[in-house]
Amino acid sequence: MKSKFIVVEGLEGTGKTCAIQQVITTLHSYGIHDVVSTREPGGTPLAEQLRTMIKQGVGEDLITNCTELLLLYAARVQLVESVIKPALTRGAWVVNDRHDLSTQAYQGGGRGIDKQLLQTLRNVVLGNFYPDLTLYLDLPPAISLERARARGRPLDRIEAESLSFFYRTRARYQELVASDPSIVTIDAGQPQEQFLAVIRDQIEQWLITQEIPQ
Ligand code: T5A
Repeated sequence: MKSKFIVVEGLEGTGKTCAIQQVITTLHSYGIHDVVSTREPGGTPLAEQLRTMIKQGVGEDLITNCTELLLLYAARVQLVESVIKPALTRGAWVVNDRHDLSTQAYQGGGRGIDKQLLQTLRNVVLGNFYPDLTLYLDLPPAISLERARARGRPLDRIEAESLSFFYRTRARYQELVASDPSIVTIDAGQPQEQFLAVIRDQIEQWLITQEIPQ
């Protein structure tokens, strides 16, 4: 059985953590037990340090949009080359919390970095490496941020951005999702039980199209 790379995407507080757990549980129920779960930015010692820099900043040193972009790609390529590709090669499945779509949406939509530049950078760094399936959890920013804030921990550099930043990010997510058949949109505003059932159904339907028997 060919291993697969599945990504869960969406704004903060959309429920990616529970969704990933549900994806893994569903894979297990299909006999797929070798599943590696990781996150971006992060997932290796180097990439976790970059994550801290990206989320917390470094003292008074203002991180420019371009620096942020390059730090994100440095973290991503480190994770892809040292964890994701080796896992897929040995036959494991990989479930990722965020991947390149986050950059296209946050740095492209939110920060306003040129789309063409982002695509070029993506192609140079990742080549023809793409997820097999992406679940995009969609929720209006006002609700997603309210959920994220309800966790009670201090907001990081990106979470502290304006509401309009997150509306631009969501709009870019929606635009990209509409043009890519490998991305499935899930309404993250439904009650949690229903939300998790929809995720399970989507994974099951997709496994059937991949001819993976129950
Ligand atoms: N970033 C990342 C970029 O700008 N560019 C990039 O290329 C990449 C890769 C990463 C940050 O970096 C940015 C984006 C981010 O700002 P992160 O911590 O990995 O940071 O990402 P977050 O999205 O901030 O992670 P969260 O933990 O906030 O989001 P989740 O996992 O989506 O939310 P979760 O599961 O913790 O849920 C939040 C709360 O909502 C509740 C949960 O119980 C929880 O309390 N909830 C629901 N409540 C009601 N109904 C439902 N259906 C619910 N589902 C969950």
